[in-house]
Amino acid sequence: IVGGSFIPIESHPWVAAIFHKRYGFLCGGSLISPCWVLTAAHCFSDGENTKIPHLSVYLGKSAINDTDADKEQKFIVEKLIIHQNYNDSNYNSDIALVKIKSRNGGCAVRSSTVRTVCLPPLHTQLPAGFTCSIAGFGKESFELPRFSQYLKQADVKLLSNAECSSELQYGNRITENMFCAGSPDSSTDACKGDSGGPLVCEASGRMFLFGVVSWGEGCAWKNKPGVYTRVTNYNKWISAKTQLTEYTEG
Ligand code: 4AZ
Repeated sequence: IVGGSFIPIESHPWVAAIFHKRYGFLCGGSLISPCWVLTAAHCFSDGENTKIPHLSVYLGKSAINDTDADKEQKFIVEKLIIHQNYNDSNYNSDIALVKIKSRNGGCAVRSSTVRTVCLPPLHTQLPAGFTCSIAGFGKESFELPRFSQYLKQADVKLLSNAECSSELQYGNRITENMFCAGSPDSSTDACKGDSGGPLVCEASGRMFLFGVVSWGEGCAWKNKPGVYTRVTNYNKWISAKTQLTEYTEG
């Protein structure tokens, strides 16, 4: 996250940290129900990362390299579902579901550091200019070599797809399954390592997961806002996959 501030996990307790046993921190995610984390498909597009036994998921974590056993919960991956329409060349449908399982076979347990986030109702639209919040362990600037050691949060404003599809911004690279968000002075943005993590917006006193950090040119660059997967286009996919898979394969 570029700009914004360091936060304890308690202020975004749905944030998940996905690790690869060999490569370390991989991506963010959001806990949408006790057994399911929503993240970005492109986190797993490198063939190696798709090897489920090499992945672990942490909830309740405020620092990448510190362990606070009282606050965090660790999981293995029971199932990884990459959206069937995910397109690795333009990042359309950049969305994936991770089914988590603890060593004793359970799922996430609600606490001050671990909580699910609400999914917005089908096709809910917020107006351009609406302020939302992004969170993650991604880089604090494009130039830095490392991820942030500690969890950060930043405010960003939603852009209309018309604005984000202007030639100055991303032209025809923005599909209807994406939306853009940034700050008018380009002081805040997601960056490498924030992928898969949440963009949440407050509506009627609750936080809803509207976006999954997906891509962007650089980080906090002028006229290059962050691009997010439009979660409200995937309500049916999410409910089908998270319910169906309890009983059948695929
Ligand atoms: C990345 O590489 C990445 N500025 C994520 C978000 C953005 C850029 C890059 C948005 O994971």
